[in-house]
Amino acid sequence: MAEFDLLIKGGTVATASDSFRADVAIRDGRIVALGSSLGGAEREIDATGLFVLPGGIDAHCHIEQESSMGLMTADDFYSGTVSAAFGGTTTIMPFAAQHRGQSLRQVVKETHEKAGPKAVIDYAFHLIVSDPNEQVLGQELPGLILDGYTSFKVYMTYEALKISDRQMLEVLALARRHGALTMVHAENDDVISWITDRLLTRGYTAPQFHAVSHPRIAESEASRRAIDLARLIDAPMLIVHVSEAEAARAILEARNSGLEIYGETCPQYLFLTAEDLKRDGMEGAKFCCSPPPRDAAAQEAIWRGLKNGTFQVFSSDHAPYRNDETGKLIAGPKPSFAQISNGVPGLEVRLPLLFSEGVGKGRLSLNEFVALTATNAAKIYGLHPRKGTIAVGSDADIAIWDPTWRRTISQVMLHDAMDYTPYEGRQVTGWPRIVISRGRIVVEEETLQVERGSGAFLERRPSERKLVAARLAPELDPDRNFGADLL
Ligand code: DUC
Ligand code: ZN
Ligand code: ZN
Repeated sequence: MAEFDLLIKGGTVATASDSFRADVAIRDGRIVALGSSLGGAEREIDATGLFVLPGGIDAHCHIEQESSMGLMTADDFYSGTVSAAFGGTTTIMPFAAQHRGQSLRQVVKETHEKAGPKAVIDYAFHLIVSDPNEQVLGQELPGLILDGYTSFKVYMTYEALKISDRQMLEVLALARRHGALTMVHAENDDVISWITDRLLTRGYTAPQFHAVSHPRIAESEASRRAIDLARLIDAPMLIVHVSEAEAARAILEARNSGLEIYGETCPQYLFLTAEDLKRDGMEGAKFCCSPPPRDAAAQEAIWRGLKNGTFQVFSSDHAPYRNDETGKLIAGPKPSFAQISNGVPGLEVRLPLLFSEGVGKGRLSLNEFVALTATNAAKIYGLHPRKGTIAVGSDADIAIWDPTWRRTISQVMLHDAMDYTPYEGRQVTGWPRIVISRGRIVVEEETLQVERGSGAFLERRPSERKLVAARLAPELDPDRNFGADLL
């Protein structure tokens, strides 16, 4: 019997820190050796001329999730995970989303029932907390954190989801106490609804006005406010889907001042602009997401942020609503911008777009690409070193990239359940030839090789971050003031 199950020979291995020539030996789903002349294997893959990278982690995607408007995403856990895998992603982190009045426990149970029989790659769940009541804060969340759901998203906008600053403090304080991480959708809801009402009463209803109603200042104000709430009580926080320069600046300043603040951005903020929302008729609806894509200067600021340490995580925020009556046009053939479900797809093209435009054009090193698309998310969300790297003992989650493969992105070649891609016609160079999850070949020869339901749930451990009173706002420091712990 051969020593290894699988041997990837002759490729260039890249991690977040190093690139080196090595063979990768895999047994029982794990990487067991790196080096040369390692021994025999049941199956050998010749990776000469190819990059052997950790499979991507998509740390923000909406799969088989009902929106706050009650609309189900086009992708379920089968099409979503298949699509992710074809683009080189081997772990996804979608959401178990609470709508007001629902039990979080129940939502988590139902999300498992959806994912378990369908997912073809591994997955962990963030929670969405829209109703931080006594039961949720006192019992459900602490228990769920212990059970492996160690991150949750909260919203500062959307009528049905938004929480107040006071509720945000409750959530942040709980996350701090229990070793969890709060993810924040930062946009000022009053600014958005005030502008929206004014636009609609004046008859400005076309998709392009979605971008007008979600100005940059709504995002930067909310981002700064969220960061200041985190600063008040020294709670870790990650600002999701940052689209523009001022919010990015607020994150970088907070990080430079020593706060545990993280930033995430997405392909739509590098490759789309508000001009796309002006396309004819309801074509513009395809690009309505929140925050909206901005302009060329904002794109440059986002590229800078990927390079200068503002952003640790590059996710898709895949939120798939077809541009038809089942999705974006559910309110009718000509809805106002305020009736169009927010979101763009991007699971499958996230990595090829960043590889082509980032690594291929010299904006990012291969190691930075790996960090932004896999390793950092694994570290921040408690999956490392099992996921996000190529090391002895790690899961054999690997994407074997052909850096010369030129492809023209088109919806017909993608594997999601969508009827469009915002990136139709865009040329990219570089795409994975073979994708491996826990040692199983998932994609090869442009064909899916695994069964439905063969992905596994990933339980995570709460962080062991130390609570240091001196890091609180001075007024709240018990040692300096009054001897009692308010948190
Ligand atoms: N905005 C969100 O907040 N979530 C999903 C998609 C979007 O555009
Ligand atoms: Zn969001
Ligand atoms: Zn989202």
